[in-house]
Amino acid sequence: MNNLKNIVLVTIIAVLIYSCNSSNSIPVDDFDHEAQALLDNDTLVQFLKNHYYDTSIDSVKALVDGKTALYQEINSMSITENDIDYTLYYYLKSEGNPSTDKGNPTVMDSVFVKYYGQRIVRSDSISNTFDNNDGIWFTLNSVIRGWSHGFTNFKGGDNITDNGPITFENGGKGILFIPSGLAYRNGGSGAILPNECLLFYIDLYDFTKDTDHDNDGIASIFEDPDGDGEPRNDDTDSDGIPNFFDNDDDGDGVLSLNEDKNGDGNPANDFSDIVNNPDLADYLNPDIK
Ligand SMILES: [Ca+2]
Ligand SMILES: [Ca+2]
Ligand SMILES: [Ca+2]
Ligand SMILES: [Ca+2]
Repeated sequence: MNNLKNIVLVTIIAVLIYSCNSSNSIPVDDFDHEAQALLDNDTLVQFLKNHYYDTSIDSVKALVDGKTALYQEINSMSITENDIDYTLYYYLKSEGNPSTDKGNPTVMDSVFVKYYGQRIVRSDSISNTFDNNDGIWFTLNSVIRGWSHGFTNFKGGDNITDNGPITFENGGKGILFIPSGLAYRNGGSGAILPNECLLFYIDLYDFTKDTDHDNDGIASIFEDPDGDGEPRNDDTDSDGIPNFFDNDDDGDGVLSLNEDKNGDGNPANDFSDIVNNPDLADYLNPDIK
């Protein structure tokens, strides 16, 4: 079990480093992402009308008589990224029914998943699997946005591993149908062509509730001082490291976890600047050390 923990830790660190270096920035280009979003939605809707989910073989297949099109059973969520509106579709085999219910992960949480992905080739065919894994940790802030949002609709399961292979039960299971704008956009990646919609069969085995990337006592999802629901764009001390990765958020030389006057482990509820800034927490206030 210790080996497993080490592997998990190394994986998380690797993903964090990747995310830190890429700084979550979106490349600016002349491509018409808004028009592509409309094209992608047409593709996905047509695809969902042309296919059904075959429970006996756990697979999406071309629609035949007597079967119900996926479009009739599909769930969707509206997502706005970079001022463009997208619809992400997902099929719920099971939301997940764990014995200990931690709720659902947020877009900033780390998840332990099994998955395989396929490309949606136009609206009428599916590629072979281009990527798969039987159990790997990701942090949802640093993967394609269709994953970040898609996994929030599922719950983790129960770890029933007993001296054998890692085994989970009662976790969420489903299929994500992702527009290219929430995947690899107009750049593509490896086998994925530019502007290709993707589908992923996913199992959510487990997740770290209130993932705290910088271990400062404040969950990453709450390191969002501008309150727009997007912690990746908050950098109080403008040092290029977003707050959720920055262990000294206000850059005053005192670690955020030490700006915890009342000592309850949460720096977000300490307000000492009564005269000048009574509503600004100390860890975000460079005048309070
Ligand atoms: Ca934190
Ligand atoms: Ca924000
Ligand atoms: Ca500080
Ligand atoms: Ca506190």
